[in-house]
Amino acid sequence: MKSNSFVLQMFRLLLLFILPMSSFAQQKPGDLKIWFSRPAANWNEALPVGNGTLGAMVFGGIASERLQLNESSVWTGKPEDFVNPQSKAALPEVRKLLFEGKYAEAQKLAQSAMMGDKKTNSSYQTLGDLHIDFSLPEGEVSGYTRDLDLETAVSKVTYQVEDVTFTREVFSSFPANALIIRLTASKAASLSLALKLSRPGNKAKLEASGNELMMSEHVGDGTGVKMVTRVKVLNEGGSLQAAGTSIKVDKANTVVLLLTAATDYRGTNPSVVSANLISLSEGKSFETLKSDHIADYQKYFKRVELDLGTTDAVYFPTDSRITAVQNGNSDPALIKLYYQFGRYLLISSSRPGGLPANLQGIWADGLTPPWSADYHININIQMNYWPSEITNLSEMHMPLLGFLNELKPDAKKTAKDMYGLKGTVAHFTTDPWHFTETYGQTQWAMWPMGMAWSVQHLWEHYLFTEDRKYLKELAYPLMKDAATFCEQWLVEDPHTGLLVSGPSISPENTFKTKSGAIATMVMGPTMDHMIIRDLLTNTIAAAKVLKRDYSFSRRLQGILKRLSPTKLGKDGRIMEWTEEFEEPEPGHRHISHLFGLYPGKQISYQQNPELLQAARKTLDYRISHGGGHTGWSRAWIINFFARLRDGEAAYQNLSALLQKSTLPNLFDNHPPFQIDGNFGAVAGITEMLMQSHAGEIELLPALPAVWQKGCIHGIVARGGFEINIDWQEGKLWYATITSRLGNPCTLRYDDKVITFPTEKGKSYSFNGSLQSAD
Ligand code: FUC
Repeated sequence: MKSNSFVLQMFRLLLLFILPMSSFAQQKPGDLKIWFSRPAANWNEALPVGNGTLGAMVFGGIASERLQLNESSVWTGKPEDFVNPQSKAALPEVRKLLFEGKYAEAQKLAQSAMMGDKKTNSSYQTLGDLHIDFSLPEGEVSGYTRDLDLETAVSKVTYQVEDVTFTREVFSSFPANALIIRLTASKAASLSLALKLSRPGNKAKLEASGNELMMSEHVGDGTGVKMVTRVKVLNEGGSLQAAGTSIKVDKANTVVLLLTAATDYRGTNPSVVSANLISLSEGKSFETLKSDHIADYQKYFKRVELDLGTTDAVYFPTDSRITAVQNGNSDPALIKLYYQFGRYLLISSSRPGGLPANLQGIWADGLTPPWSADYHININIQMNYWPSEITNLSEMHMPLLGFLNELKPDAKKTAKDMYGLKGTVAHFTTDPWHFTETYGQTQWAMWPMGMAWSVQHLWEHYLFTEDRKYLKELAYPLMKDAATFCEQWLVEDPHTGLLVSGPSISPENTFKTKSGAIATMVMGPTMDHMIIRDLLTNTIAAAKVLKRDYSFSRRLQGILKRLSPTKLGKDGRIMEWTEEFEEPEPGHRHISHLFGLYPGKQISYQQNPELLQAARKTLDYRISHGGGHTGWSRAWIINFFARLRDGEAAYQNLSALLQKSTLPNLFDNHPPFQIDGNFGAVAGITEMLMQSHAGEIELLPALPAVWQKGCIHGIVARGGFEINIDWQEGKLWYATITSRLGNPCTLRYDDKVITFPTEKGKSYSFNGSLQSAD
């Protein structure tokens, strides 16, 4: 492999001399398109479309197109109760062993008596594939491009064969709840093709009749949902014929495909639902379907603008830009593209009324995606929703918040059956069958903080909207239940007299005991206490807003006073566990003991600056030992450095994410593809430019020198403020604050802080010294 500098030189030469002459120059792609100059060679180069439930990966083949399809409720499995019946009785013994420092014995007991035996395998699965095989005229293929336009959420493929231009447009419409595909050619009667559906495992029933394809299956060999997919083929010109399980179109001018899918996950009849959705769209023109889709999508997407400057790199296909960045090229417009792609993915994978975005959003190939593409709630799904409120996509948060409510009955049962406690509990993962028990190795499974962390999102949604009805009816009851569990879960540490959480772990990490054994569980891992402190503080605040539960709040305040505090080790780092253990994996991907820095708010300049230095040491140590080696872990680090107001370090880690953990189609790479990193990075970039977690709105807290000039418009701060920020020469130039709720506003830039009253709906502008510019 030639040296980086050579590749970079070549790239720069291309920019300077060859570009203006090449075909690329003519088609300036616009800086909100992900595009390629060749078909996808594999799934990580295909382009995602989605409407929150129905998704596709578009490969853009010339003679053969493949659309790998997904519907967010295509799950094998079923609800199952797998609490270990010995758990309740074993709990006090496990605790006693841990307080005595008998870590290995405690782990052995917990493994056998507290881990459940989940018998039913449940997994998210592909819906299947749509194949379009073209009979193309003989001749040279030229002018090939395929793209995903983030401004319209439409994917397009275009190429010429001899003198005929073939074009393909694909989008997943929320208003129509259908995948819409249009095939056109610049010459009449040029479209001859065969269409068929397929699904791995070959258990699906395939049918073709009239102008419709149908595919149905009861997935998981009958343990899972029933699913039905339909494709209506609407040709204009030419002829059409169903043959076997495929449909042939001959010499058509235009072909429009309407693809719908449904399952019985919510108890409806998938055959009826998918047929009704076809009739909903069948009578509408392609133009109407497309404009309805774009209008629906843009009402969310267009709320936020980001500009970090641009270079001629925008003239190049996205995969070459990633390669150039991997070779050290700076490409600010690629960061803008990556940012808006993250917002696009949230709009396309999480819509009100649907299931939350899973580990892969909604896009997963095959029958056994990694980690079942489930809902890991020990960092991953929370990270999925970190950008929702701050990047003005509050509605996209609702699927998670609604899902937490659906978890409640099982979470109450698990608290009672597994621990004999009131309230609600969940562990490291769950799925659409709403299990909250735990199973597997204690290293990841003995962690009862899944619900306690997740309900933080309920309070966050309130802080941005101040929707009291939502707080009263949905958020507070769930927060109170999770707080009730924690109140009863905490026990007194006989060594300190303080309250600790346990048995528990620092997610998925291990330590070495004095006797050299590798162990995982302790009484009082730092992250548990940070989560519980956050939860109880939020619950007390929520009860105050609703003017209720005064005695409960007083009890929680009492607990906060007695909760074991965050401790520093001899080297000044924040301790991850109760003791300073040797760390077998000092560069571990989870950095759980910095929860209080992000997404928590306990460690901040405003709250307790003395812990910031320790947090910095902790982070530097983790990274210097290889930390950040998964996409999501790196994304988390960007947020940490933003909260530490270190723009250079945040930018460095953003670059590392693009260089080491980003796929050619800009999907985050764990490896393999895992979407949380995409969302975590969007939150991180936003946190570099604006923060509002510590009682004030801080402008440009972590602006890297490389972004000398730019702007971000339409982001949102807690308290219901919409924020526009413009900067020049690395300094604030202009800011506008629009008050949605009429709250008083405290604004900080550098060491300047102002507070001013606001009126609902009014905007207030300031110059670089926070003087009013109105
Ligand atoms: C947790 C992480 C893994 C992976 C999985 C989905 O287990 O530790 O890295 O992201 O979730």
